[in-house]
Amino acid sequence: MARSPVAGSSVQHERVARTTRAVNSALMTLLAVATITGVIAFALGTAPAATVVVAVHGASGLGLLLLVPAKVGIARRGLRRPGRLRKVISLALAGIVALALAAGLLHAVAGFVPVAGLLPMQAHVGAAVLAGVLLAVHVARYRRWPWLRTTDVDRRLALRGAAVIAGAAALDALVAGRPRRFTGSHEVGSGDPLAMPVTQWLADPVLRIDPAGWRLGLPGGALDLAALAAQPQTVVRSVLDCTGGWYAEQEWRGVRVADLGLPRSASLNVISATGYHRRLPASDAATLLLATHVAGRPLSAAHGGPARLVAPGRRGFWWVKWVIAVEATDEPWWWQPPLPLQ
Ligand SMILES: Nc1nc2c(c(=O)[nH]1)N[C@H]1C(S)=C(S)[C@@H](COP(=O)(O)O)O[C@H]1N2
Ligand SMILES: [Mo]
Repeated sequence: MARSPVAGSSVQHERVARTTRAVNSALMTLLAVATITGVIAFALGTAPAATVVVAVHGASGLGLLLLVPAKVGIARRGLRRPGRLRKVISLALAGIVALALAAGLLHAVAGFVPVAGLLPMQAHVGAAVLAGVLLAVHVARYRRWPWLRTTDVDRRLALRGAAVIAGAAALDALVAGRPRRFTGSHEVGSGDPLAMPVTQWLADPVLRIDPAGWRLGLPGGALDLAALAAQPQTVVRSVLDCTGGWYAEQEWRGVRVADLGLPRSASLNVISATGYHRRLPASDAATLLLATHVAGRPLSAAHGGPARLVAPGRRGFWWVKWVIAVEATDEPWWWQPPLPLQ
């Protein structure tokens, strides 16, 4: 029996609805995976796990690219429906996701290339945060987000999903670009502190502290620079790996935090003259260095002189510059925002 035109168009309609659910759910999943792995990659400073996280992060971003043709069809239909604000939000979301992807790709392929004072990684993270906000607004118009239903899944869809995952992984391997550290960072200025970038987390200025007036506040009293220099000196080679996407290995010299005579405590709060601070486990004291020198010369103001923290194995944001005090505290080290807020 021939199908009536009405039944035919409803079959067609259901097929479109199913594809829409599948593509939107895939996009949503990829965005969630990209966000989670992006945050983890920022927090990790330790080897093998980071490699996987960075690879999955890259592949999830590139998977978004592979789904662009499918999403364009869906978006065309969506844009034909009324609602001006909705259109503006949809297009802004598309633009900002494109910017995040482009900046992420630029970071991976071209490396450490500041554009108008902005690092690709800063543009990438800024765009990603904004995209998250716009996506929430974009989704808020649904009473229930139309997730893929179990009944939608057939062999064809499963094969397509597998193809997207395989394609994204292959693209990620292609895009690997210049050799990078397991965190995804590019090498800049190793062994040459003058060539090493100067970075602050968010808004800190570079402080110029007069070494003669500098004091280090400790639970047992204050040390001046001469008193610090009189302590046993330790030299460590360690990699400063900034979440901005660069790293440098240097030879740092200073006093081990374990040699500062601190009382037993759960955590150490390392405080900068700017107010910036990070709390670290007291059990790290043996590997933490309060550095006054790099590559055999006193630290420059830009790199945190007279004294900065060297935190081997941790991302750059732990390496507090312009340290003026170390507090021994009872709070657990994780009793702080996971990433600095200043
Ligand atoms: N006081 C202070 N210390 C800081 C920061 C900051 O913003 N304020 N930024 C951190 C970050 S994010 C990094 S990557 C390193 C950069 O060190 P550098 O400028 O010597 O390369 O300093 C860390 N120490
Ligand atoms: Mo950083």
